[in-house]
Amino acid sequence: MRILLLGGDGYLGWATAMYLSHQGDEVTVVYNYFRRRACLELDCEPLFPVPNLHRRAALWEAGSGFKVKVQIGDACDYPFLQDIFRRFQPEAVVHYAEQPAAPYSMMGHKEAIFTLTNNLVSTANVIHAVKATNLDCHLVKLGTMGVYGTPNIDIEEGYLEVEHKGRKHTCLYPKAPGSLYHLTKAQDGDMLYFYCRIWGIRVTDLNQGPVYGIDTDESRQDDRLAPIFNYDDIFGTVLNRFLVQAVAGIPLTVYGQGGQTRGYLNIRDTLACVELALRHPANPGQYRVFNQFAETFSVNDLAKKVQDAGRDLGLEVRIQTIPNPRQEAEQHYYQPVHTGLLSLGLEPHYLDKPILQEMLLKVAQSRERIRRELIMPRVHWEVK
Ligand code: USQ
Repeated sequence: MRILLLGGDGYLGWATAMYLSHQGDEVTVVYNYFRRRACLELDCEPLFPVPNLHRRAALWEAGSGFKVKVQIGDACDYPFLQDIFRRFQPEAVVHYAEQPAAPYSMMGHKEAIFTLTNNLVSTANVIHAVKATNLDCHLVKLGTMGVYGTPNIDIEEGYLEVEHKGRKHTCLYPKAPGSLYHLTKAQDGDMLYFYCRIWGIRVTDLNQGPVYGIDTDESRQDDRLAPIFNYDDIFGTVLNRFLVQAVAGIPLTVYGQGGQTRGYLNIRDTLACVELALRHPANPGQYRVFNQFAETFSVNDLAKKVQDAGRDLGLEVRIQTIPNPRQEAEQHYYQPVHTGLLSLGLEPHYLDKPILQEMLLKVAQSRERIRRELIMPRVHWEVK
């Protein structure tokens, strides 16, 4: 399949590009270096050094024989994007080119406007490029479980059947995102649903939970192919952060009561889910939503698991409750349905002790690169 992957250098983007090219797909990646620039500006480089995207593609090709074509540019630049669509004629496009960090989106006006503009304009551009070149091109967009918030009822996959005053209707599941970043994912979903109805485009929205993991089968060939792995307070996600904290002897930073429950998945499962979505495309006019995660944990559950896995490796892992910099429910009901991808054949990895210990050992190899000052949260949601 000819696949255009937007956001091809990020934590998931590069891993997905290698994985799909390994499956025999023809992959072109597009990247604007946002994440790397933001890390430079905020002085929060990833744990492992990562060569630039052209170098990564060359290393991958030299080691594996599989090619990933690289185009440097911005999905918000419509003439650039349209030109790539015209030249490459993708049968599917994977849209990862959104600003992915909740704390970044809540830093201030500049970051808020960037997140809004980047995430919504890139999505609008992709939709228009699909219409202009090939309406049949399947658009797979990375969404987030965070669009639903934490409602006191079960979370369905995208839609909710409602009975109201004796009549029934199926509508998009109500959204209550907890950061501006998450809000943009709710808004882009609405936009995609709109164009599915109006122009008949075919879309899969993958509402993903927080991802953990350090490497994939493909990146294991060469450490320089590893995903960009952030552990700082802005771009690091909770379990990846806890692994680094455990190795550095920093007490695990549980925000608030730690009852915040989310659906987690291994980075390998992200790749499998995206592939399943691509191989089983949505129908023309269909806005299809999958909830993409393997299992749910509270922050306290994760901290205890890391503590337990670390103990056997001789790490004394302490857990610390710190004031929550975010505004979110710290004790809540959480029961999301996630049967769609399982029914397509997903066989998830589960977070067990061997997986945690393998990740801890890998982090420990770069122990001297850990910067303790990147751990404590700097971005607060509330108005002070
Ligand atoms: N948390 C802590 N301690 C930490 C870091 C986070 O207790 O040191 C808590 C947060 O308050 C939150 C939970 O852990 O309740 C998850 O936080 P996170 O930073 O791992 O994830 P989040 O900001 O929600 O965003 C991440 C990705 C985002 C993706 C989302 C899926 O950055 O791109 O969409 O996970 S979800 O969380 O389901 O919305």
